[in-house]
Amino acid sequence: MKIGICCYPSYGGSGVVATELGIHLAKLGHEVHFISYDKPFRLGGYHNNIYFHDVDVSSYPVFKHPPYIMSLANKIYEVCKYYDIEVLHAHYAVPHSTAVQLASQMLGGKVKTVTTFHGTDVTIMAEDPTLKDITEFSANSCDAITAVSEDLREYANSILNLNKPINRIYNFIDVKEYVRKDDKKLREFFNIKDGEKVIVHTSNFRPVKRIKDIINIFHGISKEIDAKLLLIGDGPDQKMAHKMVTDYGIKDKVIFLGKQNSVIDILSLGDLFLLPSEKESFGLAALEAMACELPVIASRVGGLKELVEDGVTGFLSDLGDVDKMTFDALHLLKCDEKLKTFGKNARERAMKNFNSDVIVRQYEEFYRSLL
Ligand code: GMT
Repeated sequence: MKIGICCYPSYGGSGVVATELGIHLAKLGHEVHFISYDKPFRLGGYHNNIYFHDVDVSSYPVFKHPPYIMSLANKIYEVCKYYDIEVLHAHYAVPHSTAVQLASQMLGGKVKTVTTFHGTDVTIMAEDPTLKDITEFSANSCDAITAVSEDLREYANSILNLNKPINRIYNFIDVKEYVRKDDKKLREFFNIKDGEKVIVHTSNFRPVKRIKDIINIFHGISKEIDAKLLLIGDGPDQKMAHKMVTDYGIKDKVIFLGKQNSVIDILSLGDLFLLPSEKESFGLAALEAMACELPVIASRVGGLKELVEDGVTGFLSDLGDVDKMTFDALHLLKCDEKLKTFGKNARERAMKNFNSDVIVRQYEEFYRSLL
């Protein structure tokens, strides 16, 4: 098949899923065309069967806001026409679903269109009165809609008036690539002592991730055991995190790593992963950690209920229940045997339920059914 993928190229779950999907589809022999304002960061170097098409946006002084969606639709149209694209897949509804629809209309409906809801495009953006109707219209104009968890599927159906069923296709992980490594040099580099436990968190440091809870949980942990916190990512709440860490006097125990292209090496240093988010349609970051044998301490929200098996691959708590999350974390961190068992369970669950070999085939079958 010839597949066009429209996604965000920057750090963030939807862009990662779109890129990994494209890479895996290309390996299965499909011709994949990414269309975005930058090369998706996870794409890296050259891949057979993969093409990238850059969207240029006009910056004429009369515009207060550059007309990105028009330039995007125009580029999608050009790519589809030139390469005879058969399926166009919009990842994250705003604005990709709308751009894909515009291009499809320009092409006279010759291409099949899919929108994948990833999370905040529905749970935050579609609640915004300035975007709700257009999100609904664009999704309804597509040939098919998917969502990355059962919870998101139900939520989208509850707030949007959709004219077709939503297919649930989970986020996935390449379990052959995401394998725990033993890197003594990296442990030395971070000055991790024998017996010291390592807690990891990855996110875009937005309020929805509840960075405050992360620091408070770690503060509680560090009062009882020797531990370090590795924070991967960057975003608006990093400043607040710096302040909290300074005020608590735990600067030497918290390492801010910023944005990282590959997280496997860092996750491999970890004993436990924290994700106390307010909303999380799936929790790809937690799945990456699970594949690297890290149990997950998370809030019982959204798709995290489908990802984390409470008491088996980690622990779930009510949103904001920092005390219970700290208790659960210490419960695991104080018992190496339990920590190891939960870690193994986490990897097993990632392999069994969210393996790229299975989920990518689900997308492939889904495209075929449309054609
Ligand atoms: O808001 C974010 O965390 C980024 C967002 C994205 O689209 O880049 O992530 C969402 O999509 C991921 C991939 O499907 C999901 O695994 C994340 O759970 C989801 N984030 C939220 O729902 C908050």
